[in-house]
Amino acid sequence: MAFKLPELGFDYDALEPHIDARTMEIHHSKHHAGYLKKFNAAIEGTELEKMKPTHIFAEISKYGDAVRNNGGGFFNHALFWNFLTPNSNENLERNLADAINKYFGTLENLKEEFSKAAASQFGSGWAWLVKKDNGELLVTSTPNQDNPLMDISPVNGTPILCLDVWEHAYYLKYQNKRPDYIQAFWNVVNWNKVAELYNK
Ligand code: MN3
Repeated sequence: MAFKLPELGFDYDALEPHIDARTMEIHHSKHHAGYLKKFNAAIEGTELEKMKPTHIFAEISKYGDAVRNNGGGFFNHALFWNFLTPNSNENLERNLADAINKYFGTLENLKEEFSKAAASQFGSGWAWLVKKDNGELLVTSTPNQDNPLMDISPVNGTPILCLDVWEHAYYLKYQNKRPDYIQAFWNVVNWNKVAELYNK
């Protein structure tokens, strides 16, 4: 049973001007599809075919780089698309708002800390808002296609928001200006999805 490329919940041009249509199209139909293809090839005929990616990640140190990089690449992008929407709304659901205020003080503080993690991740990688098992929220970043579900990650927990800071995510529109892309991201965040995952 091979994994499939998830549909976006919106058109490629729906996030303009914050994230451009060409970037979205290439990112989804080439980059994401590429990770998917290589991940399926890496697990074909193995026990991993029947496992959930989250279970594979929990013991990722047992597997090779092809599974780690392409499994992460497949899963992280599928998650990321969920966090994007043309109808972003910062009227946060109550439980999420309370948790953000508890751990960050304000939403603005969370955005600042997350933006800093995204901007300072050296080279390619991801920024994450993570919910720990005890309910604590924290911000972290990972290199390459690693994620906080992987046993090799220095911070473990459930991702409830992420941002791709690979150059392929922003270079066409923003070139070397990663901080501008990060600022634009806040205009298209699907806080309803963040709340849904927080409350799970
Ligand atoms: Mn990407």
